[in-house]
Amino acid sequence: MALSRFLTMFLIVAVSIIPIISSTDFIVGDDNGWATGFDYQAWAQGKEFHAGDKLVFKYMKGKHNVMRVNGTGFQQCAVPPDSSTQGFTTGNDVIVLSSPGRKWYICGISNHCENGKMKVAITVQPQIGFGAPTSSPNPTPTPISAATGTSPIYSSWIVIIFALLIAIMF
Ligand SMILES: *[C@@H]1O[C@H](CO)[C@@H](O)[C@H](O)[C@H]1NC(C)=O
Ligand SMILES: [Cu+2]
Repeated sequence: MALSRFLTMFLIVAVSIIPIISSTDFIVGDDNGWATGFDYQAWAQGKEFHAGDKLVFKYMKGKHNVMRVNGTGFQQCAVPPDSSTQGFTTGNDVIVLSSPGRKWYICGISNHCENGKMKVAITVQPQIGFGAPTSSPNPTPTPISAATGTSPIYSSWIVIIFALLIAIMF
């Protein structure tokens, strides 16, 4: 009797903290990675990004890079003048989406952005789990649908497995 009540309580607590600590890693371009000739706008469509999630840009170091730009820089494929502070060049660049809003990233190598379509624009929504609305505060034409891709890695699975292990132990 007491045991099952403990289990119920534990599961309620575990399930309620999952949305707070969960975050999703998005591999930009999925298996294609960060390369020329891929439609990153199509890739971003239908995905929901939340503050705390991460973008991972994978490419061969030196062949590409990742520049965070503003909307103008995105449209014109313009690399910011102080590129050293805005750029990522490791080939496995993990960018934490720390705040909500519109974010733009381009490749700054030669004409990869303009001719190779190496540009991606996303809208980051507030973090889940704090009673934040799931819709974007500024109306942007980003369609909102369930993210069904297989690449996002849900760290909340660790919590679920951990909770189940403890539940089994008791
Ligand atoms: C966009 O970025 C460029 C280059 O960094 C800068 O010159 C420009 O003022 C920015 N535009 C806006 C609207 O912030
Ligand atoms: Cu490139």
